[in-house]
Amino acid sequence: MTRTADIPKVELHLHLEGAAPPAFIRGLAQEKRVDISGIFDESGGYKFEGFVPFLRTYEAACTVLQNPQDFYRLTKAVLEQSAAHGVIYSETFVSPDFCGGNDVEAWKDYMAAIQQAATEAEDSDGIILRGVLTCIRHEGPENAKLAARCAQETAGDWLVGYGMGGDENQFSQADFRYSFDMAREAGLRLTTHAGEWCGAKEVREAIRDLGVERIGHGVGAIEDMQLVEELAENGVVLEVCPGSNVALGVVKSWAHHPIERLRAEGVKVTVSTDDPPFFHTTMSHEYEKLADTFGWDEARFAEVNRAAIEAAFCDDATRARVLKRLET
Ligand code: MCF
Ligand code: ZN
Repeated sequence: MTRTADIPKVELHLHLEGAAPPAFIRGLAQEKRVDISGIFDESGGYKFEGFVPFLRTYEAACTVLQNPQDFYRLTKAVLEQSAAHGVIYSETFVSPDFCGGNDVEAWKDYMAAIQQAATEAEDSDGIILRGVLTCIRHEGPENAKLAARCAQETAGDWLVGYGMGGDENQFSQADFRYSFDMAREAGLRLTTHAGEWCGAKEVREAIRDLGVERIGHGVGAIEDMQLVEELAENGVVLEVCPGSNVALGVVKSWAHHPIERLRAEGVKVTVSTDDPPFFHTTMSHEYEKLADTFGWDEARFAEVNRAAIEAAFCDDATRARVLKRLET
């Protein structure tokens, strides 16, 4: 088989700050004289045990990302990594909470800096990046409306989607209906994290209450075979992040991960890293584990990448360009 790093890949679920190499965050902390040494372990990686501590560590790391230039540098560092692992198209979650505190004018400056870095990375490495503006569930529905306002003002060729991440144990999907409606009216495509911690019920609610076409994680659907059948029938796409699920303890091990069972039932599954350095993973590592655990081969990876680009939120001309590169 081709080296996994050389397989051209489409990644739909990548948190921009969550992809920040720890050394990059440490460097910024030193420059800005901020002490966040408590979020790193002895080997220099991010330190946390379990989901809520993960969210806290993530948010502490974000405190050193303080201006558009920091996000320019972050985006360059992240895309260099992604391209090295064969990613040719990536969609990244970006949150105006971390980019100017949900202020529309500030957000525009941050987004311009991220886009500038993306254009340069496309010129040098051929990787294409698009953005999905993301509200944070545990910050609540009012905050999500502010995020959706930022999304409305900047929806376009680059900002192509609206989504939600964060703590699934807080609030319900339905509480965020208003902000998702705002984003839909602005022409944005929709996704939300669901069925990571709270099972099939969350996935049902995400589809019924928010009308999303993709689901972040969605692995909890496996508890309900009726739902699995419906997902397959309706072509709902799952942004599956197996390494993340193993690292956070959503599933016991790679062998227990439901991605292969979902795929075999006809659900459109795609593969992403989520927050790669937090979970000690890369796209190549995900592919290696899928090959070792479930016997996925090049034909299977090609099928999954085609499903991913078909579900990507970019315009059709970009999709056609990426499809062509997947085929060569
Ligand atoms: O997918 C993982 C784990 N499940 C839920 N949320 C997140 C994940 N990685 C980051 N997030 C959240 C987190 O709350 O998304 C936000 C973070 O603050 C950033 S969105 C650019
Ligand atoms: Zn995620």
